[in-house]
Amino acid sequence: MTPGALARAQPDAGGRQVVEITVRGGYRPHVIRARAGVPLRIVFQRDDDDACSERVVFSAPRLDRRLAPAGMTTVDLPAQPAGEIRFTCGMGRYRGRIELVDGESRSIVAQLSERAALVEKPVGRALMLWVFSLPPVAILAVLGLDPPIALAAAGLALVAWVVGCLWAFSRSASPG
Ligand SMILES: [Cu+2]
Repeated sequence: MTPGALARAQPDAGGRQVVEITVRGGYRPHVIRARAGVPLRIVFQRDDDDACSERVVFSAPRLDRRLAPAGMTTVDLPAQPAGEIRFTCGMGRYRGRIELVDGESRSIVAQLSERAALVEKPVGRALMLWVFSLPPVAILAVLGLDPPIALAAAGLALVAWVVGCLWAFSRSASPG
């Protein structure tokens, strides 16, 4: 495959995924990888006046769109199941395809890093609370110099940490 033949649709702020395709003697990129179940916006940038650049036809959902003579034409596809969508010019000479893959088939590393991004903030807060609760616990334990008191202090610290965790998580769950 030539460089630039494959592109991955990128998420946008509106909960869609977006990809740009240049139309000049063919589609570039002509293979688009996108997520299933997420609306896809395709922005065609028509760059020649070949008759093949006038129309684009999609296999499923069945769509037939005329491309603006010069400049951009936006085609919005609603969320689709995993699979393949083919698109061609009016007579099938220009060809492209969209590969729709499930979120589950993403790499494990990508999934883990997404999950890590979700918990990073509350865990960071909980860790801060725990660190700040350590000095008073240490002082208590040293002052006590008594196994039962030290144990009680440790227990108290554990409870404080759990409460801190719950507090941090509930704060991060609420908007703002
Ligand atoms: Cu054609």
